[in-house]
Amino acid sequence: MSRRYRIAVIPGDGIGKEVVPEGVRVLRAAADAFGIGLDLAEYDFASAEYWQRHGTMLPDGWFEELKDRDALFLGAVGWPDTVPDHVSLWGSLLQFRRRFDQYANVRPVRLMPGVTSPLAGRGPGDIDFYVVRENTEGEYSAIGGRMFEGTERETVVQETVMTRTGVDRILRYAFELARRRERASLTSATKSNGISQTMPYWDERVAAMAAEYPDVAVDQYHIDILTAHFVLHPERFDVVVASNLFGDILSDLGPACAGTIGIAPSANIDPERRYPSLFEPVHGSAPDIAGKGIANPVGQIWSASMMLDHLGEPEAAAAVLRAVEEVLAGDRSALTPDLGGEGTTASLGAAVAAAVKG
Ligand code: GGG
Repeated sequence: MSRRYRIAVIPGDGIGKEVVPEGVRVLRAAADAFGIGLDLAEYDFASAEYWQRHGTMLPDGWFEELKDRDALFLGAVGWPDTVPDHVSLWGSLLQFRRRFDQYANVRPVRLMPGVTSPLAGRGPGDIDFYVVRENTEGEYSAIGGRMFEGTERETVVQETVMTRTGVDRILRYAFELARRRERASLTSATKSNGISQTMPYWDERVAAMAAEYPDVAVDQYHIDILTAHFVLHPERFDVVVASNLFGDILSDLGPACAGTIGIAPSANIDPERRYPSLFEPVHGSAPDIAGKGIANPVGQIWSASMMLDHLGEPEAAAAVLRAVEEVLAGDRSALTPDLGGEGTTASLGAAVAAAVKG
């Protein structure tokens, strides 16, 4: 077997532990169909259970353990009953993104065949864009602190960080993606009328880079009206580039407009390929439905398709996506309740795996 990939599988918490096995099932089906070798190593860290046993989300030496993997395949992180959300997130997922410099968080938003958008009159093909989220700085700086705690003068400060390197590299990634797409259109999410330092700087860098990409049509919206346009005119968008927090919000809103967050995938990419990139669904651990076997595994499966593409297996990646489309558009009996079906996580995963053709 000439193409062999070493992949770290990290189910995490809640429905992550239910959807990851279905992602792996489809990954194995694609590997069989396309003659790809897989070395999958599963890890129990980056989970609340691990934190309960060890008092930390990640073991000493996690960086060395993972850094030579070809990719990381992650489910969901967070279980607020056990670990405060900011502790679990900063202790695991955000460490991966930062230490492996996965600065481009790429999140496709597409209305798939067989999926109903809550927006009137939209069908497959009408919503098809990418949110490109800056993934290592911005509002997620962790710089700040508290003073006078527990008194009337209690004071809390949190900084937003934008560096020229950080802003320019995510903008360049987004401009390059837009240039490769038919519409070649890029929308920048800003709030430079209210946020007086970082966002005007973001706008300046967008304008400077736009001069290098005369073939890309550029516009920008303040985040408040941009969220309204996502709901009112999602067909306007092609590539939307945003800071860490704005991108996080837009990449939940977009898939909700396209039917369900359950199908939305994401790729946390180190474009320079110094470290493994990480692939995970956009959704979190969903404690409200965890353990019921009804979580939609398509976001995880589509993330597996993005991982195959990143690994240099575009045909296998396309076959997985075709299988997803075929199953979503077919008999509804295998589909999960969020898609209007009566099936389970496992029935939907099995149907997609069976539909993968080499
Ligand atoms: N699979 C994604 C996941 O577990 N997300 C948890 C979460 O809260 N993420 C916030 C973020 O991506 O910034």
